[in-house]
Amino acid sequence: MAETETLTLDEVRSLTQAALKASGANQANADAVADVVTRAERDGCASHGVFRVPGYCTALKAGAAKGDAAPKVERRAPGVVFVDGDKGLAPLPMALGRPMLAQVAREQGIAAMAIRNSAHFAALWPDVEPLAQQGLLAMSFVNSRAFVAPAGGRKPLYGTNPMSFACPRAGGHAPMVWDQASSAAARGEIMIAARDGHSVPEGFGLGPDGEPTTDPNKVLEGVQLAFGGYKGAAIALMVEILAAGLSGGELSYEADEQYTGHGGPTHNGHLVIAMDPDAFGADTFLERVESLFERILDDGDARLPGDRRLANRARIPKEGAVLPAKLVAEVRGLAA
Ligand code: NDP
Ligand code: PYC
Repeated sequence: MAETETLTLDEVRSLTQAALKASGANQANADAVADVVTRAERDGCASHGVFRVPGYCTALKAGAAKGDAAPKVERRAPGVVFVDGDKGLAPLPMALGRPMLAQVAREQGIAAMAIRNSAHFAALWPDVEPLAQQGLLAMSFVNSRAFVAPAGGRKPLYGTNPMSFACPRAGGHAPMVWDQASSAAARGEIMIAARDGHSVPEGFGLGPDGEPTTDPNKVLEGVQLAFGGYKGAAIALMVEILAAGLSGGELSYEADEQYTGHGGPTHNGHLVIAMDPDAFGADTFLERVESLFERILDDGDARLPGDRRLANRARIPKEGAVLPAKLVAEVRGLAA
C-alpha cells in the first residue's frame, strides 16, 4: 500500500492554485481549475482531482494551454451560447459561459453552449450540477485525445468521451447527477491502476499487439475499448460530433495529431445543453421524478447514480482528502 498524506480541502485548493500559478496560470485560471480539482477531491474522484494537477502544469509550461487565457462568451443564435476558450484550460470558459447558458435556457426553454479552444482534464459533473441546482436539466459532452477504438477496430480514434446528466430534485435533495466515460473505463482509472501496480478487468483494452490484456500499461500503450461493445462506441461517436463537431474544436484524432507529448490536456470541444422543465409544461415534473427515484431505491441494492459521490461529499470535507504522498510531494515541488 502506497504511503498517503491527508490534506484538508482548503489545502487541496491552495496547493493546486499555487502549482498552477507557478506554472504560468493567472489568478482567474488558477482559481477556476482549483475549483474543479477541489470538487473532485471532495467527492472522492481520485482520477480527476490532484492526480491531474501535474498534467495541467505541464500543459501550461509547454505553452499547450495559455495561463492568461481570457475566454469570450457570445450568444450566436437565439438558443446557442458560444465560448471561445482562447486556448486555455476548460474550467474558466465553462464557469464564464454557464450564467448565459442558464439565462437563455430560461428564456427559450432549451439552450446549448458550445466551447472550443479549451483543454478539458476534469470530471464532468461539476459542469452540470450548478445548472441543476438552479432547477435546470443539463447534459455535458466532451472529447479528448484519441484513446478508444471504434467498434471492431484496433486503433485509437475516439476520446474516452464522457457525458454527464443532471436532474434537479424536490425536497431539498441534491440534484441527481451521473457522469461516465463512453470507454469501458476512464483513462485516469487505468493510469491509476498502472501507477499502483494493479491489473484491470478484461474488456478495458487491447495491448499494442492488438490482443486483449489485463495489464494497464499495455492498455495505455495500445487502445482502450468502448463500454458495451458497439453501443458504447456509438455513444463515443455521438460525443465526438456533439462536442467537437458543433463547436469546431479538435476531433480526438486531430488533437492527437497536434499533441506534443506534454502529458496534459489538449484543446477539444464541449457541448452543454440546459433545459427548463417549467417550459415544457410538465408541472408535476419534480414529483414524478421523485416517485421514479423511490421505485429505484425500493428495489434491492439499487441506488441512484451519484449517491456514492454524495456520500463522499458528506464525509471528506470533515476527514480530508487522502492522497498518495508521492503525488502531494510532486505538486508541492511544482508550487515551490
Ligand atoms: P464510473 O464508471 O465510476 O461511474 C459512472 C457513473 O455511474 C457515475 O455517475 C456513478 O455514480 C454511476 N454508478 C456507478 N456504480 C453505480 C451503481 N451501482 N448504481 C448506480 N449508479 C452507479 O465513471 P467513469 O470511470 O466512466 O468516469 C470517471 C470520471 O472520469 C467521470 O467523472 C468522467 O467525467 C471522467 N472522465 C473525464 C474525461 C475527460 O475527457 N475530461 C474522459 C473520461 C472520463 P457514483 O459516482 O455515485 O458511483
Ligand atoms: O480519464 O479518460 C480520462 C480522461 C481523458 C481526459 C481527461 N480524463
